[in-house]
Amino acid sequence: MNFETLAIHAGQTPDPTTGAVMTPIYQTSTYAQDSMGEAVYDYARTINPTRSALQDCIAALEGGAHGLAFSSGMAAADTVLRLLKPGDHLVASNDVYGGTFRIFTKVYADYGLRFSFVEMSDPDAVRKAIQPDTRMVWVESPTNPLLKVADIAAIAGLKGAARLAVDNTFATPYLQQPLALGADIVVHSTTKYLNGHSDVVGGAVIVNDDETFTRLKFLQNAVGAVPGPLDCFLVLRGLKTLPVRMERHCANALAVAHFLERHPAVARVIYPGLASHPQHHIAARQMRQFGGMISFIAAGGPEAARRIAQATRLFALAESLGGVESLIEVPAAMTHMSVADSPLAVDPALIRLSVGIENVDDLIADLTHALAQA
Ligand code: P1T
Repeated sequence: MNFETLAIHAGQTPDPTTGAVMTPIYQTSTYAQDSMGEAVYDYARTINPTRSALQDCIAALEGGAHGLAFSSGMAAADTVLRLLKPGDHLVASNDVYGGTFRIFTKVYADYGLRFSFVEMSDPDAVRKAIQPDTRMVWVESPTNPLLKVADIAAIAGLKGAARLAVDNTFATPYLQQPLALGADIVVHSTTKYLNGHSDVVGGAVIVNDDETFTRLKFLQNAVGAVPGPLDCFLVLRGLKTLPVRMERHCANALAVAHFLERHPAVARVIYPGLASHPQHHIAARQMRQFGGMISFIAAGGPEAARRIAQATRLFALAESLGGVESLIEVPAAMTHMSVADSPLAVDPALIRLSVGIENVDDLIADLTHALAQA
């Protein structure tokens, strides 16, 4: 079945009791059992039908055998990191979401994991960073917030015995399917495009390997960072329109990127769909389109960036991304505060846009007004 059809139907059949077309919100913590120890449904941290439908749908969209849903993207990342043991080494992109850098360096470093941050768009740098104890390579592509693109298949080819985990939050499975490119694990913040309506915090992990799945499912239950059934329902509903939303996000972002490229208040535009992007050729090969995220440097420096970000009327000044509405932020002061004073620190003149699915002329008019304040 094609992606658009899977987005609407995968993991979902009419409710066996009533025929309800939409998967019910099974808002229960426990289930009455006919006899002891035989029930499929025993306790809702372990299993919930609304969550199962979501997990199966996300797995189908990523082309994976197994999906697991979590209460946030960070909870999903946390559970994947628990596959590692003290002393293990992880190679990660030198540009990642600030919270991901924080859990690596401020949580798991204390439990004996070791981290190297490398230029993931350079396969030679990745090869050099891999050590005998490297058990995981962690890729964001495109990265947050610099939108660097890694050649996932090339990294899969040189990672050796390490597992390749790809945070596919920015691309979504509509634009790129890391498992088909050789990744072992796909991680999502479903808070973003997968839900798409800025009304849920959630996460997901998708794998093909049965053994890895069994361990992750054990951890999902043992650690317990599961999403509630209402949140699962909302993400499941959001997924139905993922393909049409992504088409509009990508078209709008490309138009906004071209507009910014010509604007004198903008020093540099970073968008994988522009020929000027250093990994444009990889993105063109690896991704269906180029996504809804744009970063740019304000020509007037950090103060100008602050003025621009606070002058938009339609783009809300807010963290997060991937919703139908457009957002603007300054990563150094907002989403990436946790990398300040680290080698991953972000230029304070950098502005990040999450381009929504509004009419693109209205978005460009809003940015025209804001950039005039620079
Ligand atoms: O916020 P949460 O659902 O826990 O997801 C964390 C996360 C993981 N991976 C990527 C690539 C992300 O961008 C995020 C969250 N990012 C933001 C909140 C942000 O504004 O960048």
